[in-house]
Amino acid sequence: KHKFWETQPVGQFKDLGDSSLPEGPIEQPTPLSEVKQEPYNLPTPYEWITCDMDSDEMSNEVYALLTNNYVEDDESMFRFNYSKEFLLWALRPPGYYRSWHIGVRVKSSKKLVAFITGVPAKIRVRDTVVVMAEVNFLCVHKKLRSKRLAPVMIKEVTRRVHLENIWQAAYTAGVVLPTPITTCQYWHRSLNPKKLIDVGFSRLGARMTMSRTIKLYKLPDQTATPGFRKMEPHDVPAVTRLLRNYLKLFVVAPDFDEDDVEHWLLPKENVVDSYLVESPDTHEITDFCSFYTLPSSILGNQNHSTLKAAYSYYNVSTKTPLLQLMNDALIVAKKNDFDVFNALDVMHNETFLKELKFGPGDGKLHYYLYNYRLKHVLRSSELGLVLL
Ligand code: YNC
Ligand code: MG
Repeated sequence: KHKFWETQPVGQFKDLGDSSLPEGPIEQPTPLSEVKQEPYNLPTPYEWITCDMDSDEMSNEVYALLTNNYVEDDESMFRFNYSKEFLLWALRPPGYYRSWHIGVRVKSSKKLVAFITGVPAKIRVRDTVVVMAEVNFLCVHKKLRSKRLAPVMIKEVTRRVHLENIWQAAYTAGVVLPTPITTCQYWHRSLNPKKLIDVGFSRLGARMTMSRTIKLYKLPDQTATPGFRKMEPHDVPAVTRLLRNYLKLFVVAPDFDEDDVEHWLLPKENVVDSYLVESPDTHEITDFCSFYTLPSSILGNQNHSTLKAAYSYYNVSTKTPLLQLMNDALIVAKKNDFDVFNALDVMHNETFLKELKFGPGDGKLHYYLYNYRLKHVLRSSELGLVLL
C-alpha cells in the first residue's frame, strides 16, 4: 500500500500496539563518510537546485510555486497562500542550513517545479532532547503529480539532513502515512462570519439568520486583561522561562532557548503576533499567547480573493485564565482584520475551544516523527508542538 513509506525508518502500521518494541531511534546513525555524497537521480528533464532564499528572485519563484500548487482543502475552495515574508521567517531560524532548501527545476526552461525544506529544531520526546529537522513545504507542481517525484524529494532532503549529522525529523501532513504519533483536529472561530459564509468557508446554522450569526460572534472592542500588551524584545528572557516551564507538561515539545524565542515569537508584522500579560503590580510576565498569519487564496469567488486566517501558536497561562487570555487574542485578531482564528486541539486548547465558539473543522492534521518510535499513539493534548 505504501511502497515508499514501507522502506523508511518510521513506525509501521503492523507494529501499532506492539509495546515490546523500544522507544527511540529506529536506525542508528552511520559515519558521515558512509552517507551518499551525490544527490539522488531525478528523471532526466529535471535538476536539483539549492534555493538561496536571501535572493529576491529565488524567494519570488518559491512563493509563486507554492501560491499556485501548495495545499488545498478537499473541495478545492481554498489554497494556502504563505506570504514571502512568512517563508523567509519559516525557513531561516537560528542555525538553518541553506542546503535544506531544495528545489527541482526543468533543465531546459529553468522553471521551478518542486520544493521541499527542512529547518533544524531541538525537540524533546519525554526526557530526551533530540536535534531534528522539521520538514515542510513539500510541493510538486500540479502537472507533475503522481509520478513518484515526492519520494525522491524526501530521500534527498533526508540525505542532506544526514550530512549535517542529524538523524531524526518531525513533520505534519493532512494524509495518513505510516504512522502518526498523534492526530489533531483544527477548530475555527469566526471573526468575520458574513465573509466566511459568502465564500463558502462556513454555512449559516440551522434556524440562524445572518444578523443573529453576526451577533453570536461579536467581540468586545477592547481586551479585558489588565497588563495585556504586545511582546517586545526585552521580554525574550521572561517569555523563554514561561514557555520552557509550560512545555514540560507535554510528551513531545520543542526545547526553545532565547534565540529560538526571539526568532519564532517576537512579533513580526503579518507573520507572527505575540501578546503577554505583565502584572500591573509586580511587572512579572505571567501569561502569553501567540498566533501566526497564514492567508488562503479563495479559488473562484467573484467578491473575495483571500481569507485572512490567524493560527494559534504557543499559549501559556499561569495567572490569567486561559479562556480569558484566548478571548483577548480573538479581540486583537479581530481588530487586525483577521476573518477567522484557527486552533488545533493540542496542549490545553480543548479547555477553551467550545466555550469561545470555535467549531470543529473537517480534515485532520497528522503528526509524524522520522526514525523515532513511540510506544503508544499520543492524545493530541499530550502534544506541545505546533509546526507551520
Ligand atoms: C506527504 N504530504 O504516500 P507511498 S505536508 C509525505 N508527506 O508514498 P508522488 C507523502 N509523503 O504511500 P504526488 C505526502 N503526500 O506509496 C504523498 N506522499 O509510500 C507520499 N500536493 O509520491 C505518498 N504538500 O510523487 C506516496 O505523489 C508518495 O505527485 C507518492 O506528490 C505528493 O510538507 C505531493 O499537500 C504532496 O504537492 C508533493 O501531492 C503533492 O502527489 C503536492 O507520486 C500539494 O508520496 C501540497 C501538499 C504536502 C504538505 C509537508 C510535510 C512533508 C513531509 C515529508 C516527509 C519528510 C520525512 C523526513 C525527512 C528527513 C528525514 C531525516 C533525518
Ligand atoms: Mg510526482
